[in-house]
Amino acid sequence: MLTRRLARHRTATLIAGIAGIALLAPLAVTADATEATHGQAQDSSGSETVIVPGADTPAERTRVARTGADVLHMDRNGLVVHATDRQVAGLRARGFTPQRHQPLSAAAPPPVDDAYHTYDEMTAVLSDTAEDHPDITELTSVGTSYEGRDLPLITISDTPAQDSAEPAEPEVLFTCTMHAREHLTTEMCLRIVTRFTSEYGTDPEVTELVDERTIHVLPMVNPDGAEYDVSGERYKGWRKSRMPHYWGAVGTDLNRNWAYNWGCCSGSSGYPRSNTYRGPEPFSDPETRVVAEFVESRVVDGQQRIAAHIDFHSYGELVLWPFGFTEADTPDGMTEEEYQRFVDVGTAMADTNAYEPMQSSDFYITDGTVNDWMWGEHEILSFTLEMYPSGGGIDGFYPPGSVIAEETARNDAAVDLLLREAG
Ligand code: 0X9
Ligand code: ZN
Repeated sequence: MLTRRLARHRTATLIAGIAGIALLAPLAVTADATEATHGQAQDSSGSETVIVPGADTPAERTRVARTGADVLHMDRNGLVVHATDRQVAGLRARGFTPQRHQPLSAAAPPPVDDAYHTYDEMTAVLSDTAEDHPDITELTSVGTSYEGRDLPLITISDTPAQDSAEPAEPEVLFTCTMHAREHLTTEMCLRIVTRFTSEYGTDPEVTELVDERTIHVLPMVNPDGAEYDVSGERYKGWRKSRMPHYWGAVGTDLNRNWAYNWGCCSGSSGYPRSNTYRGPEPFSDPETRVVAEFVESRVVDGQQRIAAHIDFHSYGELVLWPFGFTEADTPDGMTEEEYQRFVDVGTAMADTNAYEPMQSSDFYITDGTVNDWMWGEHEILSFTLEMYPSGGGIDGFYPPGSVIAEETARNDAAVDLLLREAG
């Protein structure tokens, strides 16, 4: 199974290479003791984009990642990473030959683009929507961030006051912007909100789904990080939360902080300066904790009402499913049948948006991720969608506002498909 998928993936990468485009995601890094002595840049400053030829297998990519370098994606010349001088030296010490990369655009992140919604603009959209569609929406907050911002949740249903529907409706959760710099995903969640409210009663598909499902949307899981990222003239390339740690380090990787096999498998870092720092303990950060508490609150009469979930990220154009903590397809906690359902639904979604489907560990290992927790603890059919673009340097996180409409609409069919699958 694994071999077949990898073979398929290599073929796709090869084709992409020939076409001169990149396919793989900006999947983040694992880290080993190198970081303890050398530390790691907390944002894009002090790092340069380098290309590492020859990292063709998951094992080799894991060795690259363990220098603490930020793995951005794979292109035809090799693995594109963001590395400090120390990490470049670490790569050489491991026998790699890192080369300076000449990106198409400037290496520095671009100026902040006001086509994207800020935190306040996002909350205003939700308030307006709730006001305009009181019969099919409920606007709440699942809790507050480290810096005290609400994490607003909008629920869309013909019976939005939860638990009033008889029989219970299958519920589906969409989460966005767990990683600060992935602003296109906030736009994705807002599109879901706008589409399922403004087209209710006119679009038959939308109407049926709102009537028969309960749709929960959390557009900004990491508001502190997202606001920090847009607080200057240029973006900061920020990924993590804003919780302070020792050594003056700031930020936890919220997608390594979930309490399922947390920190088990070198798929996250124990060093607070790392971009994939898992935090001092599972759910150390309020953002992951309050989202988890919301999910736990949907266990009604011993049954988890949420059947399916998408966590939107960028970038890479990928559909990813659990587990991330192991290369095995069916370890404890996943039967053959369940795995096949992930493959089937993931592949069906990818057929609608032309993303590449795979198990998340097919690139390399990640532990403490939201998908592993959602499935491992709650048996929620949980996917990561890595949005546009498929390749690029640091600027891959910051596509121009002109692509928002097209690249969010591109996922309409995948969203509808998952809503139907939740039945
Ligand atoms: O590394 C991540 O957290 C995600 N990629 S990103 O470039 N947006 O940071 C991928 C998470 C994939 N999901 C699992 N590994 N379970
Ligand atoms: Zn991400």
